[in-house]
Parts: sequence; structure tokens; C-alpha cells
Amino acid sequence: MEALRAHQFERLKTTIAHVLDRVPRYREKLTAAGVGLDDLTSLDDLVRFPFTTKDDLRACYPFGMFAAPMEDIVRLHVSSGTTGKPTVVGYTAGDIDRWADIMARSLQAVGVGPADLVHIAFGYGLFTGGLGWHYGVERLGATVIPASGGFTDRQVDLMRDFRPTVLLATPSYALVIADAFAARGFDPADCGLRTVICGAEPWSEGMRAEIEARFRVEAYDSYGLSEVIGPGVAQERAGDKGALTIFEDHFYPEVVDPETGAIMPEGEPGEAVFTSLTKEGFPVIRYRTRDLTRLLPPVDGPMRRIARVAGRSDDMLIIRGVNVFPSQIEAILTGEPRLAPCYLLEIRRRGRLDELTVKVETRTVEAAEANGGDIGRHAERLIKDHVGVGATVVVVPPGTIERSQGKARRVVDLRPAS
Ligand code: DLL
Repeated sequence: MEALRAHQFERLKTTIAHVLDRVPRYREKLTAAGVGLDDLTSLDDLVRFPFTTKDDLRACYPFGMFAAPMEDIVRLHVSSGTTGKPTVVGYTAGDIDRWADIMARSLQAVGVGPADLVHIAFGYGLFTGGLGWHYGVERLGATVIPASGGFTDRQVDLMRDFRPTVLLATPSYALVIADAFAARGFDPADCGLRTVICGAEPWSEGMRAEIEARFRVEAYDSYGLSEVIGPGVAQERAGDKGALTIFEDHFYPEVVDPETGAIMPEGEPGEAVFTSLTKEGFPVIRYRTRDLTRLLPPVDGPMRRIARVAGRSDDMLIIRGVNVFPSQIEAILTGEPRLAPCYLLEIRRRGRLDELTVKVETRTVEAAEANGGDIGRHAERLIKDHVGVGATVVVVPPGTIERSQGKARRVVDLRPAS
């Protein structure tokens, strides 16, 4: 632990010096906050430094936050948010090299090795998921099938013919693939997979249980975001499901109160904030992720962990004054065996009142026809009791709700902007 802290401190000083030297926005912000390199005498001093937010990145769109000259940037990725301009991130050759190491380490953490055949169904392209993992698989010396997202029937053919041992996908798309097997009369559990790694969107333990049962695999969570690097910020390890080990030698974590920015004690919920420690192209200092989690102690080795990310502070819906996270509703729906984890929350305003409609699919057409109403009323009661908000649950037959090849869309908010 001591050695890691000393290492982090050295890397932090180098990173701060680097951004002060290269990025006018950081220079201005640090000057305005009255802090400089001399104020950094230990890791604890980091709290005195200002946060970096998506607004900073937007103001410097597209390349203004890069800390390396364009001739040293070898790759761009773009993350499209829900509003405004996308975020552009840049990597030097050294960044790509370290990222590949981190991704190889993520794969090793769940027992993947050189003999494995890894089917990547994360999208390739501007999204960091596909290429980020791709380099990691190659670095590990395993075999990569760069399937990317989409063409789901072809995914099924490839998986039946090549028999990959590992699948990487968003959790919602992993289930779309399982459904595509079933639609053609095949059992996804027969395709030889051993491990599934999912990430890029929140997913409940119910969804994990479903992925594990249908493919007959162990499924692990992986967390990351483009601004910090892409995938590879934190990874669940074999034998430690429920928390993700942060690759703390590259990313220094803090959890803060989303309202006040004050540091939360270990174990208390708040917003994850990361400072990159080794990035050259696009370093970030105290980047506000908006992702809600808790900082947890290490179990094996010096690196701390985070709890699984259940949602984002900006995903939180306020419905009739009640704070509602889509993940709370998902946990209720996945607890009902006749319902599939395919759902959509629609919020409308009628008069002055918000109305929440939860559309959810049954697993079978028969279930929807036979007693869809009963299942719906039961789910409505559970939502009222556990989430505290009235909802109308509309049970629909399998295949009704639009599928995504990447991150699933779970919420349609039709209320007028206030
Ligand atoms: O989603 C990077 C990634 C790719 C992670 C593949 C894991 C696997 P962005 O597109 O920039 O990057 O989206 C980042 O997605 O701030 C979270 O809100 C959400 N997110 C990512 N991983 C998880 C996860 C990639 N495991 C945003 N659980 C983040 C919950 C996640 N939310």
C-alpha cells in the first residue's frame, strides 16, 4: 500500500506539471484556485485542486485539452453524450501501449489467457469499447474475433462455428445475442463460452444471473469511460464479484458528494472522480464522472475497489418529487421470472403530474397473453413499495421493445423541459 501511494504521488506530480505546462485551461483553472505544483506535498493535497467537468471539455472542443502536440497523437476516440457536443479524447503511442497492458490485466483478472478465443461484440470505431479491448486481447496473446456490434445473426454463426471461450459485449447486447440463438432454435449454452465480460452501461445482478444461466458462464463487470481512458478503469476479478478493482497505478480515485464536492468517507455512496496518473495525450485532473458508486477497501493486493455503478447522477429521474434510478426498477423486474430484462421507462406529464409507464416484455408470448395483467399489477405494487412512486406497468410480448447493438436506451422522458 505504501509503495503504491508513493508511486501514485510521483506520477501525480508529473501529471500536474505536464498539464500546467501544456494545457492553458488547466493553467487558468489552477491559477484561479490559487494552487500550483508547490502545493502538492502529498496525495492528500489533491483535494485542493479544482475538479474538471464535461463543461471544461466542451469549452475546449475539439482538441483544446490535449497535452501533447498533434504529431504525437496517434488515435482519437469520441464519446457522444446525450446533449451538446461530443467529447474528443486523444492518445499518444505511449498511451495506447499502457492501455493495452491495462486491458490485458483486466482479462487476466477473470482468468483469460493466451489459449482463449475472445469474441468482441463491443462496437469498433469512435466508441472506445471495441478497439480498447482488442489491443488488450492481442497484448495477452489470446486470439481476437473482432466482430464489433450488430449483424446479430452473423454473431450467432461465428460463435457456433468458432466456439469462442470469452464474449465481450454490453450486457443488453449479450442478451440480444442469446435471444438470437434461441430464435434459431439453438441453445446459447452450447456454444462453448466460459466467460462473459460486460460493461459500458449499468446492469443489475438479475441481468447477470440471466446472462450466466443462458450462456452457462461466469459474467463479470468492467467499468470505464472515454474521458479517463475508455474501458479498463476498474474490473471485477474472479472470486470477487460485486466490486471492481481500480487500476490505481494509472487512475487515482476519489468519491465525492455530488452536491457539495466534499470527499465521502470510504464505503459511503457518492460520485466517482478520477485523476489520470500516466496519460500523456489527454490527462485528466479530478474528472467528475457523474457515476454513482462507493469506494471500497482492497481485498487482495494494494488497490482499492469501487462498488458496481448502479447509475449516474444525471440518470436520476425525479418523478413526482421522488428520486428514481432506472436500476431500481430493473432490479424489481428481473426478480419476476416471467419477465425478461427488456424494458423501457416512459415519463409523461399530464396536467401538473408526472406519469411513469414501465413497458416490459414477458419471456414467452403465452405469459403475455395468459396473465400479463397480473404480472403487471404485481410489479406495480413492488415499484410503489420499494421505489415509492406510482407506475403503470404495461406487459408486452417478447421482441416488442427496440433492441440496441450497444448501450441500451432505458428511458424516454417526454416531459416538457422546465
Ligand atoms: O462505455 C467504456 C467502456 C467500454 C467500459 C466497454 C466498459 C466496457 P463511454 O462510452 O465514455 O465509455 O461511457 C462511459 O458508461 O461514465 C458510465 O456511466 C457508463 N458505464 C461504463 N461502464 C459501466 C459499468 C465506455 N460497468 C459511461 N457499469 C460511464 C455501469 C458503466 N455503467
